[in-house]
Amino acid sequence: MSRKLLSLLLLILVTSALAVTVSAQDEEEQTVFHLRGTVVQSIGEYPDNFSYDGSNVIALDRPGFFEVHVDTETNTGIMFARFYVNEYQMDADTLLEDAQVTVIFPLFGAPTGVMPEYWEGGIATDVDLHGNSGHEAPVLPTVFNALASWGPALVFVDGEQVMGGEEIMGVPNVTGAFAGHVMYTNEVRDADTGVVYNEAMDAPYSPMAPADGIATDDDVSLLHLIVRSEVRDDEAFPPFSMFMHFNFLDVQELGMDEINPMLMEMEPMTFEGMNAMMESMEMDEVRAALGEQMGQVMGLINMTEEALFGEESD
Ligand SMILES: [Cu+2]
Repeated sequence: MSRKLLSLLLLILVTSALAVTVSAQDEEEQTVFHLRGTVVQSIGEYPDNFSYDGSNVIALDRPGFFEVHVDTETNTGIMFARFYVNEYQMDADTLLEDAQVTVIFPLFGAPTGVMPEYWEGGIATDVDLHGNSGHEAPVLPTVFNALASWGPALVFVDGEQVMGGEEIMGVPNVTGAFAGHVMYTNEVRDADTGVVYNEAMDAPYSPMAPADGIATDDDVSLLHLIVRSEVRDDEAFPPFSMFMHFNFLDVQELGMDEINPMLMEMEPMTFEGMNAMMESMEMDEVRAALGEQMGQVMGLINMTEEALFGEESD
C-alpha cells in the first residue's frame, strides 16, 4: 500500500470516527429533566441574600424537597419546592417563624415573549451564568448550568399565597407571582463552611471581582431556587424588597417510576394559553381558573411530601 493511500485511509477513518462522536453527542443532548434535590440550605436572608462568607448559610433541620420536571425544547413543565424554616427574614417587615414554605414555578419565559437570548425561551441548557460570563449580575462566580430557568414563581407560606406586585414582567400579575429563577449548577460553596471562595480560596468571592472565582465544571450537583420582587430596595443585596434564596443539594435524576403519574397527565401552562384566557374571560374568572389549577399542584406537592417523608410535619 502506498504511503499516500495509507494516509488517505487514515484520514477517512479519523473523520468518520469524529462524525460518530458528534452525532452520538447530539442524540445524547438532554431535553427532558426530572430532578429532585432534598438537602435544603437557606442562603442568607433579608438584607443579605448571598452570605459569601457562609455565616448565614443554614442547613434546614426539617426535610424539604425541590422537584424539576421540564422539557427544555418546548420551555414547558413545572417545578415545585416545599420546605420549613425556623426563623427567616423574608423582607424588611416579615420574619417567618416556624413556617412551611411552598414555591411553584408553573411556566417559563416572559408573557411578552421578549427576553434575553441566553434564556433560550425560558429554559436554557448548558450555559454559563453570573461571574464574568456576560449573563446575569455577578452575584456569584461564573457557574455552569446544565439547566437554568426564568419565569413567574408563586410563593405560599403555611398554605397562604404571598402576593407579588400588581404587574410582573410588564403585564397584569394575574397569578400574584414573583420573579423566579432556577439553576442546576456545579458546586459553588464550600460544603462545610458555606463560603463562596475566590480563585485562590483565601478570601470570599466578591461581586466587585467577577472573574475571581473557582473554576466551573460540568459536574452539576446543586439546584438554586431564587424568588424576588420587582420592587427595588437599595438597603438590600441584591437590591429587591423581597428575595428568597435556597439551595438543594444531593440532586437525583428521577426514573419514570419515581414520578407521580398525576404530574405526567397535567396540561403544562403556557403564556400563550394564559394570554388567550385573559382575552376571552373576565379577570376574576381567569384568577379562579388559575387558582383551581394551582390547587391541584398543591395537592400533588402534599402527596409528594407524604410519599417522601411520611406524615406532613407541621
Ligand atoms: Cu442565576
